[in-house]
Amino acid sequence: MKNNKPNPVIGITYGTYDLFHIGHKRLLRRIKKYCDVLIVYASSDEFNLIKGKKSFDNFEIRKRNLLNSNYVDEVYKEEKWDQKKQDILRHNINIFIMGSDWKGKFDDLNEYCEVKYLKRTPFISSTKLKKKITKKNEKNKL
Ligand code: C2G
Repeated sequence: MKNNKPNPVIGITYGTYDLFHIGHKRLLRRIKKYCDVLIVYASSDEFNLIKGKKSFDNFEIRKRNLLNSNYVDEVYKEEKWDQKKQDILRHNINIFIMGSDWKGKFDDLNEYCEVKYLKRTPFISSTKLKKKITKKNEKNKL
């Protein structure tokens, strides 16, 4: 951990973070205002398939993008939906923050730490970016 404060506030968030974009960066920047250390659990490639998402970037690329974002201190693999409680206890998490599209979905975790949802950035998503890239590639093939 980069932080050397005696009792750092430790934050956690989860996501695929595919095709790392401004919506992800804005969220991480705002999350980091609530904590000294930010831990991200990025969905493994296998878990993404369970989530019904085939990510464009593999886990290692998505991990590297997160660590290079300047807001993230540690990245681990999210392998299943119900690992959050054990992650929060293992890392002594103080605050769990997600984008507002998840509002209310993780309120049960407030038994273990503070739970907060921050407004999602409109108009951009990995899915939209994927569709644009696929369309462009098909056009270039013609
Ligand atoms: N996000 C955002 N603005 C966007 C897109 C995403 O604020 N335009 C936020 C989401 O709300 C989420 C985080 O960025 O908190 C990661 O989003 P995704 O990579 O789409 O991850 P998701 O599919 O929401 O997976 O167990 C939880 C899941 O792993 C969350």
